[in-house]
Amino acid sequence: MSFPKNFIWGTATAAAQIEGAWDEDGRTPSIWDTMPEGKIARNETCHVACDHYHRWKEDLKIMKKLGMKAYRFSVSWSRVIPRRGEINEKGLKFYRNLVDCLTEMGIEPMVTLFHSDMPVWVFEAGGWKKEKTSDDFEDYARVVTEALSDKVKYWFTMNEPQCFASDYIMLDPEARMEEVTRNILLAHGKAVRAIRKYAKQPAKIGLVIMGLCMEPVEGVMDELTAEAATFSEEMRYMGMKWWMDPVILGEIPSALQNTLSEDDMKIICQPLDLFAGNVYFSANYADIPGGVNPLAVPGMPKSQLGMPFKPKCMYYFAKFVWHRYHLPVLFTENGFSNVDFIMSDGKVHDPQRQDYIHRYLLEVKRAVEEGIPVIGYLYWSLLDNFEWFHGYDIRFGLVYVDYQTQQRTIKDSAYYYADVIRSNGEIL
Ligand code: IFM
Repeated sequence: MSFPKNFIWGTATAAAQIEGAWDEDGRTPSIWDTMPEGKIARNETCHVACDHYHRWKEDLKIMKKLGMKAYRFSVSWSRVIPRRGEINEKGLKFYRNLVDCLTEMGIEPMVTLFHSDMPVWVFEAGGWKKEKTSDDFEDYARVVTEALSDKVKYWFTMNEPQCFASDYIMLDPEARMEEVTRNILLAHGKAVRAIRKYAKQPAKIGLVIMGLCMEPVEGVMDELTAEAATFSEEMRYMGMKWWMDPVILGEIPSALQNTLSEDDMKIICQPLDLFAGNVYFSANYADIPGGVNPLAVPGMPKSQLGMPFKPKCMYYFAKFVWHRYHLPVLFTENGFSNVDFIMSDGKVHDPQRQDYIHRYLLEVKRAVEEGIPVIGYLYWSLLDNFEWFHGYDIRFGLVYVDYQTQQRTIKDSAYYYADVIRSNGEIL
């Protein structure tokens, strides 16, 4: 069995990482626009980023040229709701145009409501320390759903709570992870409720989790042990169990027993349609008592960002989450950062990324062949972009961005991925 006919091939981005236009057309800042000095490498900012806010048509044309079937982007909360109770029509119009154009091009739009860029007004009102933030998020979800759901079927409430919760605590050290988790989970549940209520067509909803799993290693850990370790309490908030057990199974991990009430769980545990995971590598065995640390293997292949090259994580992720949560699996991110540059022939040759895509996708194929319902794969990212605390040095894109001129150059790996898409995975 190979990839199903309707397999979703695409890419993903996030508003703060590509849009720029940080103070245009009524947008107010997010916490990433006002990061304290010294936090972001070389004090770079995302004020301009890839200037996608002005160049989105060019970027969509590139997607079309590459044959993308789907595009996951995030909405900037502070572009749509610049202050509590205010709706910014110009901000909504930007996303409206994007969605209209995507659908005209036959590219499935997929919306992430929150990808790390908390509005400063929300932060100043108490951020994830306050339950009220979950009401603000519900309201925001309603506004976006009303505006876009005639054409958008796929919705993700939030991206990688593990990461944005830790970032939040770094900015507000008084916050406790347990209370932050509670308010994030309430925000998720309330947003699902709003999407279901206001969507103009049946919605497919997920929460994008950082899909950190353990994989078996000969002589160290067999598959059953790796699977159990993937969902062990010891992974705490970096693992999937902490977030997804309450959300999907309605079960509370022991560390959250004193934090989540029965009433909270009625909000948090809403039916979802898919299991969305961002998967780049498998976890560190040093996390397990007595384990070995593959990150410590001298000279092992890693990306520019230091992520280990571990293609099998795709297969084990799909298998383990399918066993536990019984929802169709969507890879909402996977990608490779590389030292890319424009070469003397004017092209960007990136054979490492091409090999990465090839070998990671072979593991997705293995899962599909075993009958695990994997419904799609979205490469991270369409464009090189603002990689949070690392600034612009780290390049994940299928498309190279020259930040001085904003010129886009399609990398070799993008043409390879386009061939994979065209053949529906047959060339792998
Ligand atoms: O750039 C990030 C993205 O915002 C979330 N997932 C991981 C990517 C690469 O670090």
